[in-house]
Amino acid sequence: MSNTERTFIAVKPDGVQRGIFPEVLRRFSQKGFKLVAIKLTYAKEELLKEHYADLTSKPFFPSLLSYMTSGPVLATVWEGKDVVKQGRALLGATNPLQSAPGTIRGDFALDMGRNIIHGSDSVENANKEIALWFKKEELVDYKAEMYGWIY
Ligand code: FUP
Repeated sequence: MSNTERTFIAVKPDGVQRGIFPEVLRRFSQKGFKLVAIKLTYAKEELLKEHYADLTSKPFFPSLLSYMTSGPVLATVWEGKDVVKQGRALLGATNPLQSAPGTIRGDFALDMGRNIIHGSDSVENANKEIALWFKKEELVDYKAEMYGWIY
């Protein structure tokens, strides 16, 4: 059993501007995950082209780019058991019309093009995204657990 799986979670500009980011931090923390990196940053176009490499040819890509550069993004890395899949479950479906109430998008988003949060969809992509958004020294190594209840 490995509890060192990591995922990349980014609160998009609307989630930052609307003040939803503390709720995201609260939900991930209280689920039992350990925060290992966090920064508020303006995403550069070149970075977003790599981050969304599979979407660059899509018709919605230009509007995705302007949305993602419309304000700062809160970039975070979380660690813990099954955090990639669990993180996607906490986020809810990509399209807020399909995201269940109780999920972050289900509770706070209405539009696909304004879905307030990103979460890695596989362990492989998580590792790529973490390396893309963070320098190694920005990932903080510490023990979160005192009695073994959290990872
Ligand atoms: P997700 O993995 O949930 O972030 O979803 P995708 O990678 O498929 O899409 C990335 C972002 O592109 C979504 F968050 C919203 C945007 N998008 C659209 O605006 N229109 C679409 O048809 C699909 C995605």
